[in-house]
Amino acid sequence: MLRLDVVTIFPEYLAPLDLSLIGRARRAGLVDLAIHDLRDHAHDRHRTVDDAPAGGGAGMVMRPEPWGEALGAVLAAGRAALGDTAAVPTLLVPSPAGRPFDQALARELAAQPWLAFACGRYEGIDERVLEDAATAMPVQPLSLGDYVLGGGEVAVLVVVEAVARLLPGVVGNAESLVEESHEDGLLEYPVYTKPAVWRGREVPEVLLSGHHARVARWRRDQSLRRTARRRPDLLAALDPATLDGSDLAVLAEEGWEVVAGRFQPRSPGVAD
Ligand code: JD8
Repeated sequence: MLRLDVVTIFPEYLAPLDLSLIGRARRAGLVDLAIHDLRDHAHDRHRTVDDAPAGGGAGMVMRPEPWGEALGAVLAAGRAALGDTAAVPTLLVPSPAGRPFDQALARELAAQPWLAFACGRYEGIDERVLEDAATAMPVQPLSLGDYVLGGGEVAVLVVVEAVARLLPGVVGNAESLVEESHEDGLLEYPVYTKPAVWRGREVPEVLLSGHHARVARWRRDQSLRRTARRRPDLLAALDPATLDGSDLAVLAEEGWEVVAGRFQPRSPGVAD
């Protein structure tokens, strides 16, 4: 069982977590999700959660008092749900300045019993909230990538989906076994289904051959070629010692060679 708490000023933004994979996991008792409205912890007439930035500048900053109270409510609610008065969550804070979210971080998070999310808006959350929270629990700022979002809610949707599907029983067994064989640092190969010809375009004949070894080799080649063309950064991170001779031959065709135990693009020759 994974306990999740999310604090946001837009609880409706998290409505997709009622659907599909996560919704099914919740109904199956594999995930326990609670959404907390930050404004329930703002006590002025207008339920204000923001104020002008200290030092001046554009936009507004989230005030610390509602956050302090909301995170206290998260601790109380989670401890009651888990029946553990000493438990603490890992507090995940979406931020463009966070650790890049990737599959390795998703695996780390899927091993935890309790995750809490603090969704900022505006110019972000007063830094003292994170300093104060860090005295009580691990705090992990995380980023979806190098582009600008308006707040943390979309990041929560992404992280919850990536983490929940790693929990035992959330995704069918067959699919998870197939996936493990492709957690090899390469991009996926292209996939096809019926009809065998569509708008004059044929399914590659090898996939209809019934020759399992040839199918596996073709898929491997496609993964390698795609990775070389689209994600040279992934190729440069691969250990060439984990590849076989056919792999190296395909990558040589794509213009990659091994130098000092790493892949690098073949250097252009010097004309004479
Ligand atoms: C949280 C407020 C917007 C942040 C001014 C407009 C993640 N990969 C990512 N890009 N952006 C975010 C993200 C953006 C957020 C908040 C996450 C809270 N904003 C602000 C500071 C500069 N903009 C993100 N994860």
